[in-house]
Amino acid sequence: MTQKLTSIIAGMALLFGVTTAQAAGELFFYNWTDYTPEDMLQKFEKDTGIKVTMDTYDSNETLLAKLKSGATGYDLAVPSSNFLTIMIQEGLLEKVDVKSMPNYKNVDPRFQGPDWDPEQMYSSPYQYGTTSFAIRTDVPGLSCDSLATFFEPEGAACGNLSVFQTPEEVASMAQLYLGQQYCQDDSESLKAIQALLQKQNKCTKIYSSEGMIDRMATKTVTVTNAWNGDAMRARLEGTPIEYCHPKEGVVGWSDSLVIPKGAKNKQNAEIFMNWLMAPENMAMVSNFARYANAIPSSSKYLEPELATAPETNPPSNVEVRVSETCSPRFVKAIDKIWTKLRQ
Ligand code: N2P
Repeated sequence: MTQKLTSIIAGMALLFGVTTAQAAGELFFYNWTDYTPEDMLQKFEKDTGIKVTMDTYDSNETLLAKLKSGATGYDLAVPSSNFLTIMIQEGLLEKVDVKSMPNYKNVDPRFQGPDWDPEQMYSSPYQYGTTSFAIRTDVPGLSCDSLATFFEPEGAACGNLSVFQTPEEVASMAQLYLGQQYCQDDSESLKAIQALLQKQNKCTKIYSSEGMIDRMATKTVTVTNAWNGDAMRARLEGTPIEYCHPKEGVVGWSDSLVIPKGAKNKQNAEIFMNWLMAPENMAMVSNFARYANAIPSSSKYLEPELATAPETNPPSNVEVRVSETCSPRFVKAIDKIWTKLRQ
């Protein structure tokens, strides 16, 4: 009770812009691997007195399964928009009055009331970016031109490939390559996806959505599934790597903060949401993870190379097709295909 009251008072202080008040309490944060800067969490703890404990996950599928399993112990999570919609539909999220938070005014109008949360009743923005593949540029014969390099690698690339453990994202890439629409769930289309993923499987060294930066640095693989921010980090760390914008297109996504149903520290999660919509705080996230964010005024705190990086600026002739929420039939079918693939 005392703890709750303290955090409510501190919450009010923050909502009214008083940042010196020290709130008590904790926050259990569940976020993607390699997506959260340690110094940002430390600053949050210093600004608010709220202690953050973080766990990570490797895919939207893992997050969804965790939320569905009930009491997770987490107060904040970061789904991509197409999974956020499922979480809302399935009643897995707490309602939050994001629009009334003082820092909401900093959000890019294009991200206010977005398609996946039109009333802004469940989520506040985190980062957005793309999913594609990347190649080692010091290996002859690898090309960014087509998704063929990723799905049907030839020569030395076969056997030196890593693929994300994110079934729906990989399926979306397969649909771009096969000329299908996202979520197209007729039997023929699903069979074509399955055949392609099985073919790719023969050349795949590892399935994982974690550790891509290291695997490319050590040349454990030479072609990898990649998110644009991780690929940029790898490049800045000195790995000869190119993030590919193939002619078939890349998958676009946007991730948001949400509060899982039953969160014990909901008030603290709301404080975090508001705190992160302050430009200097959000900039810390983008400066670390290297993705774009929805707080335009953060740009004055961003490292300049973010604005011009090839990873963040797809060429105008390449489609960025934003992922969609697919039918339960499609989700089930992909799950089945994936399970078979990984047996
Ligand atoms: C970075 C995680 C990117 C999140 N490792 C993709 N939605």
